[in-house]
Amino acid sequence: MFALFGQRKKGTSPMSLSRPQLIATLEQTPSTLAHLTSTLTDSALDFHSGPDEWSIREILAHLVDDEMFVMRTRMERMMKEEGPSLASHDEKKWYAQRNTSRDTISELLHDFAQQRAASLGILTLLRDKDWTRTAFHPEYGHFTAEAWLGSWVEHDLVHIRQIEQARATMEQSA
Ligand code: NI
Repeated sequence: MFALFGQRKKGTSPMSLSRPQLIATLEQTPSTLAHLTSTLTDSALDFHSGPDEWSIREILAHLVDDEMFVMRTRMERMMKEEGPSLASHDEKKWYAQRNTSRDTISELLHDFAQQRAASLGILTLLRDKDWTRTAFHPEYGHFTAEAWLGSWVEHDLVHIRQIEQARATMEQSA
């Protein structure tokens, strides 16, 4: 889910955060997710608040897989290649074919923390000139590594809000 990407001007960051603040936000997400989900029961993790809404377990699995195969992969390609053309990520296809073999809450939170740490290992090494590197995406057009960092943070925040809303819906219907 990249709902906010197209609504922001290219090169601007969400909430006007500085690059170190954006990276610090990414660092906080594993503990935020653990705080929101680690004590939920399996039935709460598998609750769908609407016919087209992902469960909290599925949102966490999406965050793990996106971290490995979308967010960090795109940043790596921007650093390695000159203006790479990035492939679209088909979430319906991902949902239908996703690997469900590590779907317990402890595995999901562990795997996300591991993948996020790997991403931060790269992000914290980048130099100023690296952040101006660009890529092209068929839906988003041309954007810089710095803009991608902003989208990365927005993507975290969208899904954290989605989990908070799912929890609120469950509490209302309980
Ligand atoms: Ni998403």
